[in-house]
Amino acid sequence: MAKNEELYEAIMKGNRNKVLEIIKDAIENKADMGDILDGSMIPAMRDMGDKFSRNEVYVPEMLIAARAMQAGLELVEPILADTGHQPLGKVCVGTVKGDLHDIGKNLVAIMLKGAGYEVIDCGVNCDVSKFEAAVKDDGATVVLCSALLTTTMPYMKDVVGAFKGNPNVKVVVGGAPVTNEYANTIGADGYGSDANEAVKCVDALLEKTA
Ligand code: B1M
Repeated sequence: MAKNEELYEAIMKGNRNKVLEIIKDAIENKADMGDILDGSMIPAMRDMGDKFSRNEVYVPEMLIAARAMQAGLELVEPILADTGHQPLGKVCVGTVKGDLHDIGKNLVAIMLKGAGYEVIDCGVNCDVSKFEAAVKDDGATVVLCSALLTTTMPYMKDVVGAFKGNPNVKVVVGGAPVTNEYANTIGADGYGSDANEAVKCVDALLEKTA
């Protein structure tokens, strides 16, 4: 798969206008949009995620890169939809009941989208029924729960419990007060210490269930 270095760099640097210019040009020249997405755009967001995990870039740089990625996706996605390009999988993301913090949750959603997943954003203050609807109605196979408060974190156990009997659905938890140990205690299928780790966790879970 060909890598367009200019596009890759433009996403890494968060240069939205450059991204749009390169993609518009590629569309005019009838370039393969699957190649553009899988060969340049997704690798750029995944590499940004790894830099973020290594503390080489921080939230603002991630958000700027994500904004450039999002702008590019808006041009690429309709073309891909017409050609039947498949996402890596369908997942849903939400902040749990009682909790209104959404910056980390949005970052997780952006990173997953950038990594090639279709993401259903359940929003904030999500009770079990919102996650269940994303699974039943939209076909999500991984439920990602974010919590920022020690008082809302225990609700993740209810979400895990709701899907325990369904072997086709995995639950991943994360957020500032959540630890790997806590994730194990409540029986979650996975834990992400940051948005990039959440993507890695989903990658591993879907490979296992594929
Ligand atoms: Co709130 N707040 N807040 N707050 N707030 C915290 C979380 C707090 C630590 C501040 C403090 O006291 N030092 C504290 C929690 C204390 C505790 O429970 N131990 C707190 C409190 C108490 C409250 C209120 C109760 C305050 C009040 O009203 N008395 C209230 C609660 C409202 C509610 O939710 N019901 C409240 C309200 C708010 C605002 C609305 C003002 C605002 C939220 C705005 C918004 O989200 N749209 C807010 C903010 C901004 C914060 C702080 C300052 C920043 C949170 C943030 O966005 N960080 C926060 C203090 C702090 O963290 N320094 C604080 C940036 C974000 C990128 O990080 O969300 O941690 P984070 O996400 C990380 C990782 O955690 C991880 O990935 C991200 C990085 O890659 N991650 C996941 C997150 N979800 C994940 C899911 C995964 C995997 C990884 O897989 C599923």
